[in-house]
Amino acid sequence: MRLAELEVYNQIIIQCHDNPDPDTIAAGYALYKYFESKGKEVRLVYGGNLLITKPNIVMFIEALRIPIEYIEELKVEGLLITVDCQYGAGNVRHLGAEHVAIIDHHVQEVPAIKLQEIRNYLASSATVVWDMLCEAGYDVNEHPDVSMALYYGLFTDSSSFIEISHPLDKDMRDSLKYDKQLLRRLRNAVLTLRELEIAGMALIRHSYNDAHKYVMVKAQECDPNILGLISDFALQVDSVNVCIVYNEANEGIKFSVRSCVKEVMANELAAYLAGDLGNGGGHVERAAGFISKSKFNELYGHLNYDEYFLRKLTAYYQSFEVVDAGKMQIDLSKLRHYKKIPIPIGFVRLSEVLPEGEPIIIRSLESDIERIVKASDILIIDREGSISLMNEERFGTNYKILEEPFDVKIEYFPRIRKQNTGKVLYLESYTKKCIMKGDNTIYARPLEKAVKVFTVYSPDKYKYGHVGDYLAISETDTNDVYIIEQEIFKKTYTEI
Ligand SMILES: [Mn+2]
Repeated sequence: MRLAELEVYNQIIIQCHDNPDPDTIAAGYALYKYFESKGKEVRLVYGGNLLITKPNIVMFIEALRIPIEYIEELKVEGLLITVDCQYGAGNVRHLGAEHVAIIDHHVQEVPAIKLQEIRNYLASSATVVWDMLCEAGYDVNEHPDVSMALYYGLFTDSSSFIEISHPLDKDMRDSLKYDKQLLRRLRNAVLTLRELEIAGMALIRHSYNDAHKYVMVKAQECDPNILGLISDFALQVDSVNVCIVYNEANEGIKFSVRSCVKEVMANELAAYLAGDLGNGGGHVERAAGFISKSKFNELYGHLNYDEYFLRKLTAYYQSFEVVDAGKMQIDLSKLRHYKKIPIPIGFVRLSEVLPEGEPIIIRSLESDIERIVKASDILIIDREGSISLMNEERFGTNYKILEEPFDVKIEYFPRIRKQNTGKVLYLESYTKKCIMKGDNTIYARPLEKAVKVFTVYSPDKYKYGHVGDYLAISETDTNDVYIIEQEIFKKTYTEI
């Protein structure tokens, strides 16, 4: 959905979820300013049983003079937009409206409607709105209050940026201007004395699993940031390797995950715990997740949340094997022989778009690569948006250039950020096609049990292979063991 589609309405009500947090307010406020600049009659509202009292949120609203109003009833003329929540869901007061739009970053909870932009892979609704504003040509940095609000929305929804993983979230964090003094004041007004007590009580009632060295903590209702605070603290215990802290909020269960061992990546465990009930992600060491209450009740209504987490954790630890490439022998007799079907991928010769010596960050769905541009740098972009660098010589030996543009749709097409100026270079128009030369053969088998593979190139960070994905070994180097996702394998390999 594009913002332009909403501009056909002259009267627009923007509604935050009940018990508004900074993210819903930030996203709503940015939309408010945008539609105001288009000459619309706009209001920013929230309902529910409680007025905003949290000290940081009150400070946030006052400092930026955000015109948010509490409403009990409202007759909507024109368009109603719910932000950071979905019209019809339990966490947003129902207002009768004929025309509705949804802008959100949670899992889809209500039947899809025509006017919706729900991106559950992003860490905040502020990011969804920011991306839509950029697309509409609205320069957020020319409006310092909007820019600060969006920055704070992402900041609070990602435990101070710790739980960010998607490149768009990073792009917004890196490009917005913000008020450092205000952020500092807001950061230090998060806890009430009541919440300090909640954190203390939660820690007293932890449960510990000796076999896997994880600790689970249930907290009373509190700000989600406190979950991160409790888990950071609990992880410091010598016998604790993994920590899960959760609590019940209005619309679902929020949880925080921490890990200090390489066999468990916090972001992957968070996604596993949420399963189809919500979403989870973040970093290797710190992550967070959310489970929708309505989905939970549908599928696990007979369990309480403690039982659910314990069952999931038990299943998780039984679900995988660890493969340490290079340190173990794999029985090749159980594997079959395959050949890669040559499929064009993309490449950019960096020296054609940047001066040599320029410090840059190459950002992709999977990672950020920091680099000083060298004359011989070739950036390879595959069809999923993953990137790798190689030099001209290796590129020439292995790839044939096709003089065609690489026009593949990717969720996030890699971008380059110049470190000195913060300027962003979009690579779509510079990327050309190339294709691998010769035969690339491997041994492979489908996985009957999930594995975590530490490859020789990445001995500290595993790649998770799900049941049905393929365990692959290079024919020329049997230490080169890796995982190929099922879908990709079927598209790109053929048995010999
Ligand atoms: Mn949010």
